[in-house]
Amino acid sequence: MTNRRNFIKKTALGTIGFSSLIACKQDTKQAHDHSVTAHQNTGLKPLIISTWKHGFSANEAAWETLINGGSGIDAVESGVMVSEGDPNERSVGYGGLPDREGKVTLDACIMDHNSNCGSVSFLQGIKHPIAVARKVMEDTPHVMLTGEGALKFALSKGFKEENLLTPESEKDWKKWLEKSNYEPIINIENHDTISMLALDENGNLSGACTTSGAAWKMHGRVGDSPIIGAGLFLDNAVGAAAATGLGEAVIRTAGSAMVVEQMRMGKSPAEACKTIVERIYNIHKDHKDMAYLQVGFIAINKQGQYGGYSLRSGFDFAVCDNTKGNRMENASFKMEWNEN
Ligand code: SD4
Repeated sequence: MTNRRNFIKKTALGTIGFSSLIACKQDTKQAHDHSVTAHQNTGLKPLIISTWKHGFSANEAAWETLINGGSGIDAVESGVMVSEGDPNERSVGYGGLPDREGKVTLDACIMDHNSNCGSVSFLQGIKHPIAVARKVMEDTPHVMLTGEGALKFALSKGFKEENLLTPESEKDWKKWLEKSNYEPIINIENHDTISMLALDENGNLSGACTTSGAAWKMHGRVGDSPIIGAGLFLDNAVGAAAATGLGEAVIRTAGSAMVVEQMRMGKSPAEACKTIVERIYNIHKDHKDMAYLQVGFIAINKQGQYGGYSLRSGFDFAVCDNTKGNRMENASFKMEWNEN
């Protein structure tokens, strides 16, 4: 799988802002030294970071929101909505791969700098679950709504119910049914969950996470992505972290909350992500999930440092700040796919 890391990398040349972004093709081969890359910006705010290649256009939208006076929470919501609405992103929102019964079921959560949070899980028929999660945060006394209740709530707030299963996803599902072999391989070639973290100009943190979850999952399965503390966590005094990968492993370890706790203890974002990935490896090395286990974290701290780390190769993330513009970076990782 190591030869799959070619992608279009866009980078800012010179000045600030998206108008100055130039597209260029680069081979981003990364030394496999098992070390942690020190990702660090100058501490200038704002800063936005999000998972996977589709994080690049999500970052653009989020940045646009910020420069037009939006808050951090507005930014992360508008950012991840780009991936949710894109039928070519097969693991988020509209066009997401369905469960084994052919149903697209969505998980999402959002969190602001005051530790307000909202979440929906097992939501069907709504293209932008992150916007519903925000409404749960702002308009209900609860944090999490699920399934039918979440749908009812969404409809009451004016969201439109629609079919999210695109012909492409339906075709892939029917093909999968022929063998019904469940192997939730999660990596750069199938893009995956979008998690986004933002540090706004006032130094406040926000985060959002949204997914259609593992393709061909059991009907009713909920992953880590809508769970505050697993798929996403922040403490505005310390930092923010978010996950991608096999949700079961992230839930077992309270992944994102633990990354934030490592930063509280003084670790850099990249080191904090690495520590929790190592922990997940140690817990799972003799586990049945190990054969296909991939997890990755992104994190930022209050100082504007950021980082990411994954268990296996192939995890990349998009970063945007005022100094270098929007760009893709590869996360350091513990092992290649053919190692055990
Ligand atoms: C899940 N964590 O539902 C999600 C899937 C994912 O990168 O993030 N894949 O388990």
